[in-house]
Amino acid sequence: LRASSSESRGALIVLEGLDRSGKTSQSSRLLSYLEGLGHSTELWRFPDRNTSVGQMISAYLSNKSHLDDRTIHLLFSANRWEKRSLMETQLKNGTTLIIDRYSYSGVAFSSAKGLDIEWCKAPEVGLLAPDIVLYLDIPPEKAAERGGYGGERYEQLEFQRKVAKCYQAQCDSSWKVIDACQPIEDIEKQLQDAVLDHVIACERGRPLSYLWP
Ligand code: T5A
Ligand code: NA
Repeated sequence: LRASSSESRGALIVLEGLDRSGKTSQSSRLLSYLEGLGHSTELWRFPDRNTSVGQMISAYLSNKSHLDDRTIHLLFSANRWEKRSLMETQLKNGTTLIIDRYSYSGVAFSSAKGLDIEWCKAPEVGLLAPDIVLYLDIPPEKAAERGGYGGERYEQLEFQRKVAKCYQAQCDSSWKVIDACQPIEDIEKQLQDAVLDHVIACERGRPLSYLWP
């Protein structure tokens, strides 16, 4: 039996990785690929710097403001919560969302500062869980060589090494880990192969799930 059309939905696809791992380049390629196959698809990113919370985050990242570590953590989380209902609406409308960074960035970057990982995960509880996490795996030294860091707050080799460890602490068998040092086109192809089954499963009615599954 085919799933009824009301259960059909878009897929929630998340890209994660260190700064300069290639998330933004690959997200837009994945968008073109899925659109080309006729799937309604949107590209989102976190932080979403367009909201008022996002503007506070942007000022913090560019060192124009200074915030307590827990305060900025909760602002990043609030920035996801303020988009949650639209996210659910779009998925239920059948639109696949490709998201450049999500809760795993929130947990990795804050726990890299020394905050307790369970404390970091708590405000994310109840957000929509991704259907697939695509992790662009790059040694911090290699990432640092790419076009130079632009000077945002976290773009420092020592800190990115800690973030890499904090991503490892979250990575499980549900993540698709991709060697991000390969040529752009090779990575692009591997991401295409990784997402298609998920997009089809969601169209056939895979239920939504919630953090942390
Ligand atoms: N953050 C974020 C938190 O602390 N908590 C949170 O909850 C969230 C959501 C946001 C910062 O905020 C932190 C994490 C971040 O530090 P951002 O705006 O998302 O920052 O910026 P970045 O993710 O750091 O974006 P970058 O542009 O630095 O990295 P991308 O998107 O991973 O990489 P991309 O595609 O822009 O590529 C970087 C460079 O590498 C080249 C590209 O051409 C480009 O020059 N490149 C490659 N070169 C060789 N081979 C390849 N395969 C390449 N792929 C890309
Ligand atoms: Na980016």
